[in-house]
Parts: sequence; C-alpha cells; structure tokens
Amino acid sequence: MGDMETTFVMIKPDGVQRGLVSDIIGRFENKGLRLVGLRQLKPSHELAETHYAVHSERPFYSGLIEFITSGPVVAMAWTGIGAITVARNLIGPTDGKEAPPGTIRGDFSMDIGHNVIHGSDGPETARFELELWFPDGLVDWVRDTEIHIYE
Ligand code: IDP
Ligand code: MG
Repeated sequence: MGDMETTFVMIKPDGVQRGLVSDIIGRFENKGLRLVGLRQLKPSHELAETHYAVHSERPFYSGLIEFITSGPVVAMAWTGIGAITVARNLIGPTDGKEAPPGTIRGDFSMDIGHNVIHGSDGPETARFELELWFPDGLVDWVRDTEIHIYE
C-alpha cells in the first residue's frame, strides 16, 4: 500500500464554460478520492503566473496565462493513497488528440492548449500548488466509505 497523498486539481476555464464540472468532480469522487478543498475563482494574473512559473520561458506561456485568467476555474484538493498519480491517470496526457478514451482529456478535449483540467505532477509540485491555491488550508475529514475502498 502506498502513501496517503493530497494533490491539486483544477478545472480550467474551458471545462467550466463547457459545463463539465459535475462530470469531472464525479470521476474523482467515484474513483474513491476524498475531496478536501473546493473553490471557484477567477484567477488573478499574479496567481496564474506563479502557478505556471516553470513554463515562463516557453513560447505558449503568455497565451496560457491569458487563457487561465479568462474566466472562472474550479480548484480542488483530493486525498487518497497515491493520489498524485491516480489523478494524473484520470486526467490523461496533455494533448487531448492523443489522450486515450476514458481519461478526462481523452473524453473531453481535442487540443493541447484547451485541455480542460490540470493536475499536480509530483509531491513537490502538489505541496507548492496546494499552498498557493488553498492558503487557508484544507478540510480535515475521512470518508466513512474508505474502509470499503482500501484493503
Ligand atoms: P500538463 O498539464 O499535462 O502537466 P505541461 O507540459 O505541464 O502539461 O503544460 C502545462 C499546460 O500548458 C498544459 O496543460 C497546457 O494547457 C499548456 N501547454 C503545454 N504545452 C503547450 C503547447 O505546446 N501549446 C499550448 N499550450 C501548451
Ligand atoms: Mg505539468
């Protein structure tokens, strides 16, 4: 059994505009992850630039910041054993054209720029992003159903 982890997941403005919020939250909930943080907000430029700072030298950076600040996003924190990898697997590869069916990007996106959702790519990133988007902390609780989800 792996470690209990918490990961940061964000439905991007295209996912919110297209009405995919309930479907996406449902996939994480049905998988067995525990929702420990949930916020809808229109990100400031500063927040978006800090979140995507690792990409600041990339040619798509300014377009990415413009896109992420263009409308509301839904920021979430999900906890579970191996949650960072579990969430990345639910989300699928970056380019929707190549993402397999059954993944969120595979089912809902056609493009690398408008790919509906973000998920932290490792433990360090998860810590950084959770602190950035949930500065007031997360909700401390346990799903009663976890005794049926984990061995
Ligand atoms: P990830 O979201 O799958 O981790 P990253 O390579 O970390 O993918 O890129 C972060 C985000 O930047 C992507 O989700 C996508 O929205 C955007 N992005 C990445 N590469 C491109 C590109 O070549 N053109 C436009 N947007 C891109
Ligand atoms: Mg990434």
